[in-house]
This record gives sequence, C-alpha cells and structure tokens, in this order.
Amino acid sequence: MKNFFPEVDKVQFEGRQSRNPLAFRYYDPKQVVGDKTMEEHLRFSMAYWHTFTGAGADMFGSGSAIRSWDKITDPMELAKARAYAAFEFMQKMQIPYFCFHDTDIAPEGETLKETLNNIDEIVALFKDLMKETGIKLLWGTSNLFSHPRFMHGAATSPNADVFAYGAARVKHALEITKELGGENYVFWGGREGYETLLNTDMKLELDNLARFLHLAVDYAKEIGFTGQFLIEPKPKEPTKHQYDYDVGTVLGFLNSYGLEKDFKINIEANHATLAGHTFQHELRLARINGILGSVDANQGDELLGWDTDQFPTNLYTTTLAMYEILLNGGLAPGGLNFDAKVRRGSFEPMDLFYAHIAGMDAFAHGLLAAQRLLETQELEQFIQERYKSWESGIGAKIVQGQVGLKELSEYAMANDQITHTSGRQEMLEAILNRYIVEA
Ligand code: XLS
Ligand code: CA
Ligand code: CA
Repeated sequence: MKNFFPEVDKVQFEGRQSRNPLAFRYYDPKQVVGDKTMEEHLRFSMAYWHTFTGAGADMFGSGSAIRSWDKITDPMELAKARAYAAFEFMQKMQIPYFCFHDTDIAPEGETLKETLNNIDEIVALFKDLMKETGIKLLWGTSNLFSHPRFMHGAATSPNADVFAYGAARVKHALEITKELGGENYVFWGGREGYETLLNTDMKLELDNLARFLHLAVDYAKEIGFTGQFLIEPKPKEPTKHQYDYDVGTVLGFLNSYGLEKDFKINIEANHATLAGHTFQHELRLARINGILGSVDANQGDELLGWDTDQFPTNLYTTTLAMYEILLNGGLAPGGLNFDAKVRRGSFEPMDLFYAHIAGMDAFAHGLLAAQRLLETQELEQFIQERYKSWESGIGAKIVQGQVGLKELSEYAMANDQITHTSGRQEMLEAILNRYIVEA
C-alpha cells in the first residue's frame, strides 16, 4: 500500500491521561461496555465525500485543503490515488466502515455508460482494498442532486426523462453496493422538494417519489440485495422545502405509500437541528416507532442557520444520542457515519486525523456516560415514577380502554382538586452533567 500519510502511524488508545493529540483517550475498540465492545457499539464509518473529495470550497471561496493526491491531473488516476489514500487513512484511524456516493469515487464520463464504467473500475479497486484491509461498506448511495440535470429534482422532477436517468443510477448504485457487501443503502432527497408551489404539482411529485422507492425495493429483491434501505431526512437546503423534512414527515410518507416495512431512517444530527429539533428528539421519535436505522454523526453551529457538517465534539449531545442508541438495542446493521468535514481553515492532512479522533472520542465518551446512566436507571426511575398514575386506578382504565367520556366525566366531578409533582428539569440536567464528567 502507498503511503500518503507518512507522519502518522496507527492511532491507538492511550487512555484519559494521554496528551498525545494523535491518540484516543476514550475510544478503546476492544473495551467491553455492557454487552458489546466499543467497536461493536459504535460502528464508526468515514464519509468518502467530505474526507476524500471535499476540498474546503464554500460560497465565497475555492478549496483550501492541501492533499498530496490532488496534484494528479488524470481524473481516473486521481480517483485511484484517493482510494489508496482513503483506505490508508481508515486503517490508521481504526475506522471499520465507509460510505460513498457513486459520484464521489470516479469522474463523470461523456455518456451514462462511460460514467458507470468509470465507477465500476474504482469499485473493483475498492473490492481489493476492502479485502486487504478488512474495512467494510456501511452504505452506498447515488448522488442525484449535484449535476445540473437534477436541477428540478430526480424522482420528483417534472421531466420523466430525469426520473428514468435517476432510476438507472440507483439501479447501478444498488448493484455496486451489493457487489461490495454494503450493509445499507441510503436515499437522501437532495433536490426532492420545491422552491415554489407556483410551479409545483406536489401530489404528482410525492407519488413519483414513492414510485421511485418502490422500484428500488423491487430491484433489490430481484438481485438479492438484502441490506437495509434508509431514508435520511433534511428539512431544507438545497431546496427551500425538502419532502423528507424530518422523522415525523418521513414516517407519515412511508405509511401512506406502503413503504413502512422496507425503510428505516438515517438520522443526521445537523439535519435534526435544521428542522428545529434536537438530535435526541429525532432519534427518540425514530426509536419508539421502530425505524431508527443509522446515524450521520456530525453537529451544526447554533449561530449559523445552515448545514455546517462539523465534527461532533459536544459531549452533551453524544451522550444523549448514545442513550437513545443503547435503548434501541444498537444501530446494526447501521452505524455512526462521520458525515462531517474539517473547517476550511483546518486545511492540513493532519486535521483529518485530529477531527476523526475528536469525533470518535466524543462518541466513546458519550457511550460510557449513557451506559452508566442506563445501568443505574436514574433517569428511567424518575420517568417511571412521573407516569405512575397510568399504572393503576383511572389511568390503567384509560389505557385498557375501559372508560368512555361519560365515566371520565363522573370521575373528574369527584376528583377535581388536582395535585401535581415537579418535573425537576434542572435537577435532572445536573445529574446528566455528573454522568458526563464522571465517565
Ligand atoms: C447532505 C447529506 C448527504 C447524505 C447522502 O446534506 O447529508 O451527504 O448523507 O447523500
Ligand atoms: Ca448526511
Ligand atoms: Ca449534512
């Protein structure tokens, strides 16, 4: 294997006392936490697009990142060099999974056929590198949003030719995901939404989106792809309104179109906050509905109203996320995919290491705090006590469907002096802080 990162050896666990920025202080892959090792709980994945094709460009400036492979001018040779660099990076970081869009890995050709051939060539190289390193594919996807042909959407385009083109891409992306043993397949509706209702047939667009997803499910069955299908909600950006707005919206959509058995949800932290929810809210809603499938681990910035895709370093958030994930019984076959990019000013290759270490340690720390919180049941006991009026008396009768409005009215007449107990929010927040500090 080539050596694109000669400055770094394998990043190892050194423990809390370590001051080595190229070591893990919390993430110890083989440490057993509850019933699994950290590695099994966390199932970390690297996002190929941010870490190996992103260059730090933004609306106001071009790419700033220094990447030695970017000197290569032939597009296919560049794609191959990136693949070698990516597997070297993941190996050194002890990251067991990766995710990619078809367009991340190979250049676009003159024709659809040529584009798919370019992708296939890199897929063959991935296959070898995966075999050599043991690194696996968490999920594959097709990018149906960057190219101008998708300006009005893909599955929801007013132009049926675009629907057909998108279908061809998904067909191929499913085939390569299967070829690489991908454990999931993601749909993020990048341009599946609208800019204005003045030009939009919303009913036809939603029906077509459902048709598109049904076609994918049918084709997966046909070729024997058994990975989990995931939808990744996002409320806006790039479109003003995205049809996969948030978990609640996607849940309703899946149920209305008979897709609920075939899909789970890939929740991205920054998309949750863009939708005006906490990350924990989205995880909770998916979990209690049995559709929490996977996570795009990142964070937004409270002061910026867009999708900043920052590395997750907020322990409060990672702890609450891991709490939901543990209550979900884990994420497998999903995982924690770092859909995160280093800041434009963090332009050196070393920053890729520091960023992933920060994210992995933040989630490992969160896992330890959450596991402890579940073991002591401090929160769960409080919640159980808070809802105890539902376990007996009138509460139990309501739950069991034994009373109607008439009986409830009679009960209320005789019990109209209501007593409450405190919600103790501040006390609970202090308890949570204690678990995080002590983990
Ligand atoms: C963009 C999305 C995208 C999906 C995969 O905001 O996060 O990267 O995860 O298409
Ligand atoms: Ca994402
Ligand atoms: Ca994002």
